[in-house]
Amino acid sequence: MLASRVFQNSLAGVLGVAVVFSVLPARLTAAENAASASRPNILFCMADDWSWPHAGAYGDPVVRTPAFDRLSREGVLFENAFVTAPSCTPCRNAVLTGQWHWRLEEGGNLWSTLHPRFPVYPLLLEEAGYFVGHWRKAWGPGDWNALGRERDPAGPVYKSFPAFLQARPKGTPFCFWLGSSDPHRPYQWQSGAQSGIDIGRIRLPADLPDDPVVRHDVADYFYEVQRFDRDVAAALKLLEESGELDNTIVVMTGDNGMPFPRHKCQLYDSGTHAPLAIHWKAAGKAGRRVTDFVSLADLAPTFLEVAGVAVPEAMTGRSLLGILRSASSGRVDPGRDHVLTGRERHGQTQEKPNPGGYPMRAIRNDDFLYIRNFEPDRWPGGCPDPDRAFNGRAYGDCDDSPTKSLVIEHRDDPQFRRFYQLAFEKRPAEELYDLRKDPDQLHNVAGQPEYAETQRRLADRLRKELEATADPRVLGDGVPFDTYPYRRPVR
Ligand SMILES: [Ca+2]
Repeated sequence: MLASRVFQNSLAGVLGVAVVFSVLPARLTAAENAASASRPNILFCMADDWSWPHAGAYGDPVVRTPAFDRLSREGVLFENAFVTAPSCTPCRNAVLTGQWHWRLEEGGNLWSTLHPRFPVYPLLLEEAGYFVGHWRKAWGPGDWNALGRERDPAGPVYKSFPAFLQARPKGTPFCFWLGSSDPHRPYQWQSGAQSGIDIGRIRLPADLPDDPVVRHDVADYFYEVQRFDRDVAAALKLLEESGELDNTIVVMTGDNGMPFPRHKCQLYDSGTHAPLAIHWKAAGKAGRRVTDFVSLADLAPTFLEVAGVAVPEAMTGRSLLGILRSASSGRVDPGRDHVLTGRERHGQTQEKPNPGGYPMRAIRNDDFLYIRNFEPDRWPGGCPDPDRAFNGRAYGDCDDSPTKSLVIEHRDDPQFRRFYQLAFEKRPAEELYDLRKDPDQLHNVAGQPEYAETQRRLADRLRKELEATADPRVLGDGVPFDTYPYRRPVR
């Protein structure tokens, strides 16, 4: 009953009530298992603001993620998985549609919607006979109904994964989104240290100051990462007990980087590089570490292909099935040597009367990260002056936190000055980082003569791929992202 108890605790925490799940789904017979083998179940587990490499499988010495580590050990661990956008709604829209978020009109922004003309994988699977649903945070935030979409793009909401399984008609394959608001802020201050996390052993990102406040803040983030991992562990146990784990493709990942200055919402790896493990018994050799560059927009065509459903032409993502079925480690597909990322409007944080965001696109390969900042006169973390900011918040594209306050309050202190500059000051139109020398992406080498050829080549490749995917930001036919409605409920 451990599985039920963990779900019970998590849900009780969300709803503030006690919830009891006492009946587990019946175990499948061998014949039922064989019949469903051609149409595996799909369990998609997505954390909210969880960064690579914060998992045991990636070598983090402190955070404990036994469920993720198990999926990696018995499945495939992706070393180079990236979100399309380091922001909830556009990332989730890209996951659901299998398309770059810049192709999704309003759906490219935070607090937006998703026009009904964009097909989404859960509802395509439902049409093909799958039983679909989600629990907690899946699509959003925003208003999916705003332009006439009639169903939640992630399918109906259920009060728990066990409740979803109980509602499923016998013998029907399922597609479930196990969502979470972990490790999104706010955190309970020092919950990490109080749970036993040793803040002295935390390996801090190089672009954050080494200060006890930051160490506690990261420990509190780890505490919630671990809570999400326990939710996934409970789901795995439930599938194992019902005999369905072997016929389920389980994906565990996150929607954008950790909510710290220069991480979430930015196109450095700390905002876009996602943990990703995929477990599927029918796949190739287990325990592989794959270095192919993949985008979370590749998941939708993967799920459709796995289920034998036609992939819509509009989907720009590329199925991962070849990688999953391979026996190889390292670079399985030599063509997967880079990935694109982008950002449009997160919060309305620029100076009045501009309601727009901080538009950027990037290309990342093994050796370099190249970023194009389309409006370098704007503020990458939001306007510093709340009286001049459109939404009245200082640095509004960085979630409020003890670390943010520390860096901003000490911005004139030489010990902190560099961290403030990296996170909040204006940036040039082009940034280039040589990852062979600078894996933390701290030293912009754009404009240096020895990098001129690399910079030109990457800029050219990025522009061509954006043009080929009909990105309004580079097509020059008007850029609507800045003026789309901000669909946040009035509080
Ligand atoms: Ca998020």
